[in-house]
Amino acid sequence: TVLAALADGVLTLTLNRPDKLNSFNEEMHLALRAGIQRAHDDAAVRAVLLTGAGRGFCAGQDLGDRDPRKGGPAPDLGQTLETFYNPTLRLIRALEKPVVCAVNGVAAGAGANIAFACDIVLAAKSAKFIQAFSKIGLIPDAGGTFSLTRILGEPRAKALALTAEPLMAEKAADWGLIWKAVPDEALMGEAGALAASLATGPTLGLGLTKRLIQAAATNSLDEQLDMERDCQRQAGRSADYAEGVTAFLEKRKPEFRGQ
Ligand code: LHQ
Repeated sequence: TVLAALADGVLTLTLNRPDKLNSFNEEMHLALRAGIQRAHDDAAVRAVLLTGAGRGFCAGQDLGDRDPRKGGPAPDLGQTLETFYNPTLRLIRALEKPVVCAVNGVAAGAGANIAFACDIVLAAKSAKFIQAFSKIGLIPDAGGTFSLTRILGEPRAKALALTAEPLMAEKAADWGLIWKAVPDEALMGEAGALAASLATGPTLGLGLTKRLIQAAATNSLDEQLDMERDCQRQAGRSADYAEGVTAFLEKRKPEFRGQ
């Protein structure tokens, strides 16, 4: 349900249930989490590229698995979040390597919010983002109330969440919700090149940068300055910093090893 391929330091994870618009069943949840865990554990992985197979990126939870007409006790969706979505969201944010997301088509419900948790999001111009939750009586999960509010502010976050109106890729880029919208046929080339370039970067420094930027949302200036001091101390001791400065002085391209 998730294709994983490692090449040149990029671990490409492709959500792969195209006939269901890559909506999440339990197997796909576990496979995606295993893929991100592999990116944590394997030093050969220096960037992740997340995308979807077929015409959609991800339609959120597979609602076919949740047919209330089948009867039984009311489901505990909080438990579904705790067991399946939340660990994956936390792993993406905690992974100290860049995660590029190539949104190849519609991203609905948790599918949209998983994209927003990634570090650099590119979307095909034809792709749209839908906070579909309100259509079925749910709240925006998978970090949606966190990411939408922080990125967009309350007015746009509320309107998107309460109306479930689709947001086209270009507008999402204009609003700063994603990095950029690109022509459909250029998406995978551009996202792949970006991930490949990040994978040749100073991985330790990139990971610390991600940690710092995420921490800024809740830190005071004093806390953030202290954290910059500590992280820069660590970056300054890395082999990649020595290589970066040496390459600059020798007027050549650096060869970062991710250490
Ligand atoms: C689907 C789905 C889908 C199953 C398309 N499930 N089959 C967390 C905690 C626990 C429980 C609940 O949820 C959550 C988090 C969530 O993510 S809640 C939000 C769940 N997602 C949605 O409500 C979105 C439902 N899908 C749609 O509204 C549309 O499919 C969109 C707008 C995504 C795409 O529309 P179209 O491009 O018109 O495609 P389509 O609707 O024709 O879908 C294509 C096929 O994919 C179709 O199957 P079929 O056999 O008829 O060809 C759909 O049934 C299937 N599919 N989403 N979530």
